[in-house]
Amino acid sequence: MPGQNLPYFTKGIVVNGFGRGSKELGCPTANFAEEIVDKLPESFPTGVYYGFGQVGNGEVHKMVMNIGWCPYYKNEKKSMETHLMHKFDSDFYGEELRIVILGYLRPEMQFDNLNDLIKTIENDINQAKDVLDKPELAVYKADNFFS
Ligand code: ADP
Ligand code: RBF
Ligand code: MG
Repeated sequence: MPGQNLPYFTKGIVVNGFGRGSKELGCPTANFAEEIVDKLPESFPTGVYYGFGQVGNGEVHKMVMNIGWCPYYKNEKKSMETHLMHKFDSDFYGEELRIVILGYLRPEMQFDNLNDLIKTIENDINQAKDVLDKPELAVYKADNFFS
């Protein structure tokens, strides 16, 4: 059950991802270092999630993330990639990213073309923006975990 591990708090260093230019797709994703991925409980289902995230001791932003192998790209390594809903002035590789995962949106899917993947991610972002406005989730944004 996707809900059983949530809320899930974790933090780690942002590393280089697969270099596929998700940025050019309009959706940069900050990839966590391998040891953060290895720390996920065995029972943590792969898929698309929403929550809040913070780079260094900056502001806490809404986020969506993908956990898994990206069937569209058939990655050999499991990854945790976070897209923060904020326009940053510069990249933040090497910085610490803290996240709290609050909810599950859907399983990872296969697509026939890149455009369908992009459209689906846009839809995930819009859905996440809405749910994360729920007053009962504000407590997580204000959690002591964030510095
Ligand atoms: P990579 O394949 O190296 O992960 P991406 O194209 O996914 O490259 O870009 C990710 C990088 O973009 C992040 O590591 C971060 O430094 C930067 N970045 C800029 N804005 C954002 C954002 N809103 N959310 C996530 N990462 C961002
Ligand atoms: N990759 C997939 O193969 N299938 C998916 O369903 C999928 N959903 C995603 C949803 C979100 C919100 C994000 C941020 C990424 C998703 N990805 C998915 C990962 C995407 O393929 C990845 O960000 C790019 O390959 C860049 O590494
Ligand atoms: Mg990335």
